[in-house]
Formats: sequence, C-alpha cells, structure tokens
Amino acid sequence: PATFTKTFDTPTYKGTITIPLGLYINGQHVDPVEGGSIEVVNPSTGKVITSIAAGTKADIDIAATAAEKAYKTSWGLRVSGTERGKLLFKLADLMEQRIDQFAALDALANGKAYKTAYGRDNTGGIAVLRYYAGWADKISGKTIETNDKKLSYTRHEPIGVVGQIIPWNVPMFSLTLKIAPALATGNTIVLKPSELTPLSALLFTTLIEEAGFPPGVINIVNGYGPTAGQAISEHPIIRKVTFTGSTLTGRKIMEAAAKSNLKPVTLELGGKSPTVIFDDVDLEQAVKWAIHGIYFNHGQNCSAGSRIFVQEGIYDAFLKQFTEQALAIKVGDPFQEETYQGPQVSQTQFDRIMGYIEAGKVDGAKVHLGGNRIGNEGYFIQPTIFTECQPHMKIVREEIFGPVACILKFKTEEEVIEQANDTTYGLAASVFTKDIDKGFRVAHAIEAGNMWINCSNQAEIQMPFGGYKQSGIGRELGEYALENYTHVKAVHVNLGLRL
Ligand code: TXE
Repeated sequence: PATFTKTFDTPTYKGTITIPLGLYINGQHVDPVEGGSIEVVNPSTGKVITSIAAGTKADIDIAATAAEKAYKTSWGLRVSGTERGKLLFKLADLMEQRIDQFAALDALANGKAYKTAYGRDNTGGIAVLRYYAGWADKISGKTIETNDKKLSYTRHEPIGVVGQIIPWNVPMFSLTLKIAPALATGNTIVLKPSELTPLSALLFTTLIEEAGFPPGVINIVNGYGPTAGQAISEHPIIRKVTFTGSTLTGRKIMEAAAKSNLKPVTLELGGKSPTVIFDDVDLEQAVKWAIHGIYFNHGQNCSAGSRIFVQEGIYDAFLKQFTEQALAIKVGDPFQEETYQGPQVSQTQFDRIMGYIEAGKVDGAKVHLGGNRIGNEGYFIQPTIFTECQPHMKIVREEIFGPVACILKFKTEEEVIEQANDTTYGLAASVFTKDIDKGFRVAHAIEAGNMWINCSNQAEIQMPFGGYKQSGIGRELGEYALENYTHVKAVHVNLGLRL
C-alpha cells in the first residue's frame, strides 16, 4: 500500500512525516478488499490532504479473525501481565519519541492547536499507556470465604476480541484510552478511528510491531461508520464493543450488538453539561474556568460546559468579564504559537453549528457575541455567546459541539438544580461557590458522571469518566475501565464436601 509524506515548516512544528495509508491488519499494512478510500480534509483550508484506505465489512472480518487467532495463540493469559505491561511501556516510549509528529498530524486533520494536541491529547495519551502498563501485572480476582470445605475465588479473565470505535475530537487520547486497558487485561483489538482524523492512528500503526506486539493483537482499520463501524458492532467474533461518539450512533451500536451476539457495550456519548455560578464566587477564577469549560477544543468536547447558569446578583458582572475573555480568544491557524481555537473539524460540523446558531435566533435567544463565520476559507467560527436563553430552546437542549455558550440567569439553589438536571444527558457539571456546604450539596444533587467543584473540564487518567442517563454506559479511565475488558469467573473448589 501507498505511503504519504508531508513536510511542515510552521512556527510550532518543522519536520517531515511519512505514514502508511493502508489498513493495519495482522501486523501488516494492507489494501482494503473492496479498494475503498477516504479523502482526509484539512479543516483550516477545506482542501484534501490525502486519501487513505477505507475498510469495509470484508476487512473487519479479516481483522477479527486475525485478532481471534492472536488471542488464542500469542496473547490473552498466555502472556504474563508483566510482559503485557512491558510492551505497553515500550509503546509509550516510542510514541513519546515522536510526540511532535503525532501532534502535527492531529493539528493538521482535526484543526486543534498544535500546542493542545502536543501538551494535552498526546502527552495524556502517553500517560494513559503507562498508567495501564502499570496495571497489567495487577489484575487479580478475590478469594471469598464461603465455608470450610470450599475454596472459592474469582478470576478476572480477558473477554477475547474487542471492537473499539473512536471519534475525532481527541484522536490520540481516545485511541490510547481505549487500547491500553484492553491490552493490559489481555484482549486483542479491532479499532476503527474516525474517518475525519485517521492520520495520527496511521502513524501509530508503525510503532506496534517495534514495541513487540505479536501480529493480530492490535488491528487498526480505517473506514466509515455505517460500513466498517457497523461491521464491528455486529461481528460475531467480536465479543465486546466500546464506543465514543454521538448518542445517535451509540444507539445504533447497542442495537447491532444486541441483534448479533449480544456483546456488551461501553458507550461514552454526548452531553449538555451545566456550569453553575453562584453569587459568592471568586469572579475572576469562575469566568476563566467557565471560558475553559465551553471554548476548550473549540467546544468539541463531550463534557463542554455549554449551559452556563449564573445567579442574578453576579449576572451582569459575570457577563461583562465572560464577554471580554471570549472576545480575547485567539482563533486562527492551529500551527501558530498563540492560537487557542482553530477551525471546527469538518464542513458537516461547521454547518451543524451554524444551524444551531440560526435556531437560537429563531427561538428568541439573543446573540450577545459572535455568531458568524470567520474568513471565507476553512471552518472557523467566532466564539459565540447567547443570552436570554430559555430552557425549552433547541440551543439549550441539544449538544451543539461548537464554540457556543448559552447563558441563563437563576435565583435559587433549588431552581438551578432542577434546571441543571432538566436534560436527557448527564455527563458532567461544574459548580462554583465559596460556600463549602453548598458546593457539596449541589455536586451531589446534579445527575452527572463527572462533577467539578470550582473548576471545569477536568479528566484525570486515574479517575473514572462516563455518563448518567443518555450520556453513556460504563466508565473509562482509572481502575474502573479494567471492568470493561474482563469477565469475572467464580471458581468453586471442593475441599471435602461429599455427596
Ligand atoms: O459522530 P459519530 P459525528 C457528538 C457531537 C457531534 C455529533 C456528530 O454532538 O456534533 O456527535 O458527530 C463512527 N456504526 N459527538 O457524526 O457518528 C464514526 O465513523 C458504528 C460527541 O462525527 O458518533 C466515528 O468513528 N460506528 C463525541 C464515530 O462513530 C459508526 C465525539 C463517531 O462518529 C456508525 C464526537 C455506525 N452506524 C461526536 N456511524 C463525544 N462523546 O466526545 C458512525 N460511526
């Protein structure tokens, strides 16, 4: 299969990167059976960067079969936890040696600032590999006392072949947080990156063999969702599927899983997270965190604090400072030193966000700041603030996944808890107050899987991450993620019971 080479000469990254374009199956780069391809577009310009191979059901079949063979012959519990950990540590070292290349490819195809791709996504991804490398030799069950004539214990065994489908908003962080716990616990993998941001995953495929993973343990198959993604969800050999993406697609994956072999699913889906600002806050800090909460990663963040509830006493002062800071956000070329916000990832996402901005206006909310496209090339959108928002409005109810903040005024704690919970989602929430009792009270009352007191958008690799309600099923990261990839076997040993 072909390769692609690109030379960068930018203020933040200079260098030449070569990546393979084929599918990575059974330790080799191969052409897809049906010969399909995907054009990868640079969201800063709207122009095609390159075409990569697109797999379909036929390729997922080959990959799943290779993964099953690897599971039975060269991975699983055949390989000690110590050895599995060693390979993961090696993979992390190799990724670290090329972190600038990973960051450059993510900045190119996703449009995020190079510095964010480097300092957060990829630095975080390497840390995730090491975190689970450390777990690999610490996976164990329990001995459970039952009676004197029995030895009863549990084993945490790998599931087998697992399917993983990831999105485009944090490409390498998503990839590593999916593969690391699965490998640490002894599973083999068929992973599909997003068709929008496949380049860094292709670079990653060049490290797998060098790290020492046997062929077939990690298969990375690019392709579109309804073809390759669907094939993963319904594949009979694949015994588990984990997915991060939209709630709509999550539903389809769960349905396909149920209709095929009833494989268990872990889903990390959308959100409409509330940020609650009480009168008694440190205003300067609350504004900064609220800005970070919604505008980080151009609002393309499942846990974005997109509904900002501000108590009436501080509302005007908050809005003034929030507006000043939103105005000061540097939007531009991802490879410039100062850039905080690049383009949205695709034409589709751009159109969707602009559609929401129009819907907000039609519903009677007020565009307090922004609301327009920037320039006439690429998918850049002004940091936008809506005021005079009402709970029933589309922009308040649905995930926009762009740089659009909805600000709502509230009077009492009871009222804001009710409004914060008035959503089908439940991924994350922030509360800002100096009153410690109130902080904990509100944090415990809000129905969300992640709760931040006096901060926002925090994900620590040691802490579980996941949603309530329609934001998902299961938890990723931390020790909790190991449960996604292990079966519990209860073993009863007779030490003298006689029939
Ligand atoms: O997501 P999709 P899209 C939300 C966000 C965004 C919206 C749409 O609101 O505006 O989703 O984004 C694969 N079977 N999030 O369309 O479709 C697809 O190829 C199996 C939240 O990009 O969910 C890609 O690899 N797989 C979010 C992945 O699913 C399928 C991150 C995500 O794409 C499939 C991204 C199918 N039928 C978007 N259809 C988060 N939780 O962080 C698509 N895919």
